[in-house]
Amino acid sequence: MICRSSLLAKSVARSISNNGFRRLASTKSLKETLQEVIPAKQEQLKKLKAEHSQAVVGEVKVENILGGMRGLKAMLWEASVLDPNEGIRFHGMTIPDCQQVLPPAPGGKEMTAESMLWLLLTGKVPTPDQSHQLSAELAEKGELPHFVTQLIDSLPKTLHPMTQLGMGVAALNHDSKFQAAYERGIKKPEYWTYTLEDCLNLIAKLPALAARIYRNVYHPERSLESVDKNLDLVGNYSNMLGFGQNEHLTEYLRLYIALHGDHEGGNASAHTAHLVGSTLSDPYISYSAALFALAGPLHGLANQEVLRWQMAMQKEIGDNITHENIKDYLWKTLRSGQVVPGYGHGVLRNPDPRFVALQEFCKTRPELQASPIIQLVQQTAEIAPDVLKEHGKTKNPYPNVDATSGCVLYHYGLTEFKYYTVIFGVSRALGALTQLVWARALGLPLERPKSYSMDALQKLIKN
Ligand code: CMX
Repeated sequence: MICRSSLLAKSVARSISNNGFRRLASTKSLKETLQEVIPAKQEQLKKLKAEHSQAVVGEVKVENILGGMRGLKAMLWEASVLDPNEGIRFHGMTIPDCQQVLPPAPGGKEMTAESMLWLLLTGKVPTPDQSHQLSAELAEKGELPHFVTQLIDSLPKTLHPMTQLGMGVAALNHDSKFQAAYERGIKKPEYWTYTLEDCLNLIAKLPALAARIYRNVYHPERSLESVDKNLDLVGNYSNMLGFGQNEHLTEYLRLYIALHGDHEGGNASAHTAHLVGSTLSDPYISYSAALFALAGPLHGLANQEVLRWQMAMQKEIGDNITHENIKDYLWKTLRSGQVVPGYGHGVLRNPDPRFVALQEFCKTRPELQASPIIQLVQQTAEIAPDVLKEHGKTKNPYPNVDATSGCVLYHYGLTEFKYYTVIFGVSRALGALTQLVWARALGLPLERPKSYSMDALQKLIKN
């Protein structure tokens, strides 16, 4: 990990004008930084292949095959690693580490999406100048092409916001630089630069796309702000959603979008982007596919489900919120055969540090502490683990990030919880698209695992 102050010290000379923002002459751009780190990683991969191709890192059990490949060590993913007990680390850094060293937006405290993206892509902590420079670059590319606004505006309001987001992202591939260059016939070592260009372009346009969907579905009477060249990605997103004046919500969105940006490679959305991208589909259609994986209730849709479920609990219990009442409601949910949304995880076996970080955010604001919905979420998180342990099915009875991600949005007036997964979709682009750049830079192959029928599997076991 690179110390922020030493990076700051390096950036001394002034100044280059680029897209209207000032850049320190010695400050490397994101692409230049990547250009520096890629050769070492390519070398590392070459060595791994040459010296350790036959090394065994685990075994494949029938339970792995029947159990959705849980626990199978079978993917390369550079930006983050998830430890079952400790949770996520981004290039070795925990969430509190990142909160300490990743630059915030001017005037803000929470790390920006840009600084997290920089870390994910390069493994380095950007200077504030680098992070702001990236904000300006993204803001420059942030407006949607006319045909995409027309497409989104033509969709029925009743179409789920995630379906709209996936369609909009796929349509952006009309202008894919990677696809155009591939058709022209470029060499493999050039793939990553066009992929990077597409990825940054897509990340830049997500706020305008996601905010347009929000406006169309929930507030058609409102006009939409255009992209403000002086704001960071999430500042712009909040502004376009109509919450630009609410600095607390904007700060919460910054934290949420940065810490939700990557969760290693095997989760359904990240894995989908990687799988589709491995066919050399461009970043737009690869990430569009990922969004449709994210739209499932066992994955990203859980944050919408949590709010729906907690509101139903609140309605049923009324004002008399007691330990016993919450416990009874949890059992009612489980006895009706439903899962408790926001609890459990495919990998984690402890409370999710993303849940902890978002709860910490709530503790710093008195108005959040006094919020009935946030109090209910907190009380539920104290009671649910014991109920789930007694129920005895889930391997992880603790809250995941989705248990709390929506309640702050709700408190501050972003109450349309069918929209919450779209915010997750804006966030997850940071990690999934980072991996697409690395997949191209490392020349990773088409993904193609072997499958078996049950008969074939039984034959294999017999032999
Ligand atoms: N409530 C009730 N039962 C649960 C449960 C929960 N929160 N979590 C797991 N279980 C059940 C499973 O349904 C499974 O039951 P069956 O044996 O009848 O199929 C059993 O416990 C074992 O499951 P597991 O190995 O602990 O968990 P999985 O890896 O299969 O699934 C997950 C993980 C997240 C899908 C699951 O815990 C779940 O459905 N949670 C609720 C939805 C949710 O919060 N999803 C968000 C996850 C975070 C994200 O991806 O964004």
